[in-house]
Amino acid sequence: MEDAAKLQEFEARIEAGEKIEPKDWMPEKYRKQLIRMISQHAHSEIVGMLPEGNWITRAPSLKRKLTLLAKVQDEAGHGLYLYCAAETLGVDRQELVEQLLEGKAKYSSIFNYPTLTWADMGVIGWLVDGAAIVNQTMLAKASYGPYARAMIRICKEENFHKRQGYEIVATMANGTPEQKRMIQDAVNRWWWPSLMMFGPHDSDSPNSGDLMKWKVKTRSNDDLRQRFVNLTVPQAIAVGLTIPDPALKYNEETGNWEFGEIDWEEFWAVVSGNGPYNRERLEARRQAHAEGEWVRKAAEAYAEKQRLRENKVA
Ligand code: FAQ
Repeated sequence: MEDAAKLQEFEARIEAGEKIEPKDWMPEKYRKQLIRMISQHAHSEIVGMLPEGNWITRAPSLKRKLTLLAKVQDEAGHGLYLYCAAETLGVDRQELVEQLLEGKAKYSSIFNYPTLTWADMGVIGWLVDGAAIVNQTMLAKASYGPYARAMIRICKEENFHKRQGYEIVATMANGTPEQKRMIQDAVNRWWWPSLMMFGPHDSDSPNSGDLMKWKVKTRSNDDLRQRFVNLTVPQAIAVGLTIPDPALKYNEETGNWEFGEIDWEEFWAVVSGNGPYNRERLEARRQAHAEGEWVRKAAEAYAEKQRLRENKVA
């Protein structure tokens, strides 16, 4: 009875557009949904460093190297904010990291594809960060305060990522025939996986009901995917690139770019661990975690020393 009253009050606050903060009462299902979504998002940022990190040593100039290095470091920062946001819900970060390393946690399907050429750095910034911005601009208005606030800074940085990516794309698209071929090839490989980032169709999305009712998500997977396509197709046209979808056509009445069907079999294969690079990505994370053990031990020893010192002073 008491919970029913609390739930009513909670839902009224959400309806009124108030933010829910860590110490506020919340239904267990809301807490669980947020932990699921924020932790998957944090893992995505961390695993998402790998495809681009692969090209830092092979960037074609010092300027490109510095920019890529800064971008990859930003993604690490995003992962850390998001683990902090998840921790405000009473979950332990170590536990979340273990779930990732054991292959039990999901992260965005997009990062299970290989980066074959330098052109992929441009296309990831343009399409992958572009898709992330469309999704995360919505999440900056999410009902949970710590998640919404983390999104504001993350979106600012993702905007810079997208611009640097599109600048690489435009440069190559206006470059030599070989550069133009490389950039078109990268678009051909990343277009469909980028559309998959928005998740299954609304009718196949089991979590959307709760998330939309409680205003964690305020727009649906299909709605955001359409918004991304509408924003991106004119950008492709502007630099003379082709979107690899024969069904793509502009609908004058709705103002939408209509597009073909995603290969959902491929999507679910990647999500369930059988994408082209799932194994490599997890292996790289496990190795990085093992190699970072001395840093964690040093940080723990330092914290212990500080505790002892403070106790002595007290
Ligand atoms: N990949 O019921 P729904 C970035 C899962 S950050 C893998 O529709 P929901 C920055 C889903 O988890 C990119 N799994 O789920 C960057 C669920 O499984 P579960 C990450 C996916 O939550 C750029 C099941 O399918 N962004 O790119 C995917 O309502 C460059 C059913 O799906 C976020 O995480 C997928 N694509 O909607 C970094 C944003 N789609 O848990 C480095 C926050 C669905 O029930 C370089 N997350 N699944 O077992 C979200 O907005 C939502 O969670 C969605 C999915 C939209 C991803």
